[in-house]
Amino acid sequence: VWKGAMRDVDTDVSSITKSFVNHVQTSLARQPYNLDNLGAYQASALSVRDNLLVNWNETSLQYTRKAPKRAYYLSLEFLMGRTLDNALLNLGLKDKYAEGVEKLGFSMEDILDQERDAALGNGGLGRLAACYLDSSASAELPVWGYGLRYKYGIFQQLISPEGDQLEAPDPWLDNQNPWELPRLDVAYEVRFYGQAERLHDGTPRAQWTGGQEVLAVAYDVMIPGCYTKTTNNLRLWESKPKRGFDLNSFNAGNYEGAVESSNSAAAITSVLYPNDHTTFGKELRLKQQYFWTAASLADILRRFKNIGKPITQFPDYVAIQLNDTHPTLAIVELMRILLDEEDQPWAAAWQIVTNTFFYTNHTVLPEALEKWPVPLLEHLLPRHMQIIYDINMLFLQSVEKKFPGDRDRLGRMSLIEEGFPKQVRMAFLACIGSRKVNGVAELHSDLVKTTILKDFVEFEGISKFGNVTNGITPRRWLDQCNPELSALISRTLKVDKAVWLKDLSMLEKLLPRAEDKKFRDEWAAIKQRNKERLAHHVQVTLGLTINTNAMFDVQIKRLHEYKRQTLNILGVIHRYLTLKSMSAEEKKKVNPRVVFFAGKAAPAYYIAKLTIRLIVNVAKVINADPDTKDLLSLYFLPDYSVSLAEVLIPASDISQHISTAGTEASGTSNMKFCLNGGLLLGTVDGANIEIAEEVGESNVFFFGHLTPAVEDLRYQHTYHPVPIEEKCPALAHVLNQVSAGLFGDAHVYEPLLNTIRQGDHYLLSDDFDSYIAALAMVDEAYLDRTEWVKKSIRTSAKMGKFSSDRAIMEYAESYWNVEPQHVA
Ligand code: 26R
Repeated sequence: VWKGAMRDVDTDVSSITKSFVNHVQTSLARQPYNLDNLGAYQASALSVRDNLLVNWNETSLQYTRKAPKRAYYLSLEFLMGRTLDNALLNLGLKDKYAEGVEKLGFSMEDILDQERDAALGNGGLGRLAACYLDSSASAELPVWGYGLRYKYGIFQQLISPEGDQLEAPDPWLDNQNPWELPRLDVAYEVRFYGQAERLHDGTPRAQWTGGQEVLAVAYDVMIPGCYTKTTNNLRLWESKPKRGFDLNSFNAGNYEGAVESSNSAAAITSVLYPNDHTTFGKELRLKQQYFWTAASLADILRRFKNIGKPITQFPDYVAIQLNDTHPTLAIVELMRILLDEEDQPWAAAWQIVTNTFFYTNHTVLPEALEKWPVPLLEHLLPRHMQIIYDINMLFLQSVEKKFPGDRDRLGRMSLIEEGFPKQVRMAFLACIGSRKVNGVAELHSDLVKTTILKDFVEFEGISKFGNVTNGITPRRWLDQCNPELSALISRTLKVDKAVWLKDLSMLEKLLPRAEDKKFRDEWAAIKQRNKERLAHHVQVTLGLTINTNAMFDVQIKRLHEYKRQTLNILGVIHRYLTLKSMSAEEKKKVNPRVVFFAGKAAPAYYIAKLTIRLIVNVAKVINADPDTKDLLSLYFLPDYSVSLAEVLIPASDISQHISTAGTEASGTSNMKFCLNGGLLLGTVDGANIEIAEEVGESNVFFFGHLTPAVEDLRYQHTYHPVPIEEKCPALAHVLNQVSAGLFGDAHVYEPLLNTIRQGDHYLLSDDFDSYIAALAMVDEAYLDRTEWVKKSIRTSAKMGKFSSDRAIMEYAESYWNVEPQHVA
């Protein structure tokens, strides 16, 4: 058990207040009296940072001395959220700091609330990366993250009075970021454009010269493990011009031209791309990808060289995990370095590369599979395009050897897709350049093997392809966001949370307590207080009053047609119309329900934005209707974020994960809700399936068609369409009410409604009836509150598998061959 393994740091209340006051005076140059909450947050953060730094330095030193094999997690997104609370909890110092700041006249809660989210990610993929960093450090694994230090994170979402999503920039660094350490001494030059000339000297070497050179500067973020000294590093790159400005242009009187190149260098890391699941092929995005992979590889290589081993041993010391295809250029960049700078023969270089990289796929949706136009690559990265052609030629030769004369197969498997323009298929490149390929839940990994990478399984053998089901960190997603439930669990298990938070399967010991009335009452009371906490938050931030006696029904995630928020809102309308047709007597039997939505739409995703607009306008009508307002209300909470999720998730009775079967690779918020005792309403998709396997089908509400049916259903929609009135009258009625203007804007929603009336790619008309039936089963189950609370306890108790500690150990043991390094 953790006893506070730090030396020389503030672990007693009086040294905490001393360090706080010291930072106020020296770091912030302010006076401790008259300090506002923001100042108090900054002083607390700086004081906590001092503690982290000691551990972080010792961890680095240990890794350098022992030189174990290390793993690097390359992710274009790290959706970290807030840091202070998490750091205090992982250090085991929260209570003492709370006492300290209270002595100085502050409230810990108010201080924590000052912090801005670090929102350097879109959704699931970015938050997964953040959970994996927490678990790596907690498991004492030598794992570093590499990403970009965007000046602007995911946009802030505003909702106009009409219900339109508006985007505002997220200047998250404006108040200084106490959690990063600028390493101006750690910098690399990265080249773009220019010319690549093959040497034709009997080696595969080439020379790449000219073009634009920019500087990558490191910013380090400390990643504390839970109850361990291990404090890992997340290294984020910022782009800078190599020289401040071009002196020649300046002297020639061309002042604008003089700063132009410096502006274009700084632009590289200015903003996170807000697309999720749709590629755009923008040059700046490709520049980001290369800038980041080149800087990260240079840094990794320099660290490896310090060990003094021959380059052929690189894979014995380095494993690199590619978070989706975004860092795939790292494969080509390492080839370039090995060939052109290390003078390795082709085969030796390819051997090193294919033993170093591991590729995780996060989606099988065709529109999300990255492809880059050949002309763009040729222009921006001429040497890399040569290498890609060479890789492809040798690869196709080996395919031809195994499947002689199979022209179709060669066309299907080529790294280059024919067309105008030709495009490089990044998933194929990531696959052949990696040692292992994995999906993120059982069903998804099967789909990867049988659909997008089927030919590659046939060619390379099945053993290269695996599954690592996603996980979530129970530190943030239980202990931090639901402190009362965490305390109840510790009391009940009679162990320090230090123990069960790092061995989440211990929750199973709660199972028998489902039969214990006193425990159930405590469990239910905590859920109730979490609902009141959410209601309070909404009251304070939006001025809305929420009925906390109702069932809380939550769907929070990126807006996307495949996630089917539209199915949910149409279900809400169906409920509303049903309520309107009920007698007063009938209404008495109805469960009050509050439906929450939150989530951002990609700025150019018209249909997703229309869905938001529909939700907001349905809410206006429903919430103002005296006939129904005690029984049904609806809220779209703007600007969804990690910190909003931390308030919403513990308050949910039921949450919705209702993607068309086969489309949601895993989902991770489903795990968060269930861990916090919320029940799951969902389709047989992604990790929902494995959650049901763990908690038992009787504790989840499943509906809808299964994955194998989807293809046929889509075929029917295309070639034998049946009018929706015939196929699903209930849905047709709802659509017609929207069309008729029941929620205003009669014409505005037609493009959205037409996606269902025609084509219905996401099968809303096929699943609507069973969705409504499932919602009714939820109502039915909620009437028996005792049984409901039992389900809630049983669900939470069986969530051990979904700790990201389990997931990260699978990567470490089965893929990376990386071992824990205890820092004494
Ligand atoms: C624009 C483009 C290249 C792009 C495509 C897709 C950019 C970002 C994405 C995000 C995808 C890869 C993503 O977030 N996928 C989600 O990953 C989660 C973590 O594995 C899964 O839980 C979730 O099901 C999946 O959608």
